[in-house]
Amino acid sequence: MFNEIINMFKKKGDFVSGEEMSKKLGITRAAIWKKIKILRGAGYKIQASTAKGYKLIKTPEFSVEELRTLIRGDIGREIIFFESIGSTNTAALELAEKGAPHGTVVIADRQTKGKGRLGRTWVSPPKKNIYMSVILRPELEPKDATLLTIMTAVSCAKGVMKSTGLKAEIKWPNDLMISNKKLGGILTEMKSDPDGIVFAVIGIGINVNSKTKKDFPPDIRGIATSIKEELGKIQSRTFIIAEILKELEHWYKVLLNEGRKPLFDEWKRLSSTLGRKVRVTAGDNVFTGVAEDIDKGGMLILRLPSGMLKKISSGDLTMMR
Ligand code: BT5
Repeated sequence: MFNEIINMFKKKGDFVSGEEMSKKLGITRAAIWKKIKILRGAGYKIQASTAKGYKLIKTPEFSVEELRTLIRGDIGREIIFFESIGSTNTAALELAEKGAPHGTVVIADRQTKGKGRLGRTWVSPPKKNIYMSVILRPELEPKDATLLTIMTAVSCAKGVMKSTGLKAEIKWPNDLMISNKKLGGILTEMKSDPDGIVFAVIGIGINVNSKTKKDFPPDIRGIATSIKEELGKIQSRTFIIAEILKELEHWYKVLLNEGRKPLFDEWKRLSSTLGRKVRVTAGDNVFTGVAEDIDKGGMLILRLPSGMLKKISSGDLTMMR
């Protein structure tokens, strides 16, 4: 609903009358006024005129209060926000250990020790990008944790597309890409016992408003991009996060109720990896071949030059052509 109100303002670029809004949105003028008050509380500057209606003067780029108003499901019902934190994943792991419920989301404006996989660093410039971690308590076996990464990749790609129109692709196993540059990454961590996964934390880093040259060190300037770089305009993290959480809510239910097939089908549609010649570094091994498929556990199936098939559980993948 907030999305629609804001889009209406943006489309018109001028005053929109209360009557027009109430007709389009199917709610009363008093309900519109309530929504305007929430938007103002979240930092939107909105001019009100009894004769002309409402006009949007300025939009905040991110507001956790507004984000809370956009959540409908279990995922994001509890949002914990930090202006600055070492790593949202580490914070979420600690919270989960203390019993934080399924669906708790940790968001930060800044990370001082953002983590990638295998001890790597996730570069996290302040107040620009998305750094968030979601606590899940799925009934899955540890070997199926990859399904959560797959589910998250699909949710992020769809959430980015719905909120910005940009077509982000998924690169196996955990990257979000645009024009072959890294827009975001996913880091899944978990605690398990002999009965299965106790909790999982899925960390999502997405470059939204960072300027690649200014905000990133030289070694990743050439390989990273952001939504702003692609669209040329600052985007609202609030709406992007809201769409991603909505997608996660949906795909989590799909995974539990319908199994992995619909999720895998969607992953394949959004993947930039399948059918391509790739090089995969997995530990000390490097494999080259054609990425044919992913198996039901999310492992990459590579056709080696010898014609043999090789399954790889995780690694770093580079497209060769
Ligand atoms: C990932 O690791 O891509 C997982 C990134 C997960 C980050 C989120 S942020 C919220 C949550 N809390 C955390 O502490 N982490 C998660 P990996 O596939 O290992 O990729 C890491 C590599 O990506 C680095 O070695 C760099 O080469 C590159 N990189 C680092 N920061 C980047 C950025 N902001 N944008 C694009 N590439 C980046």
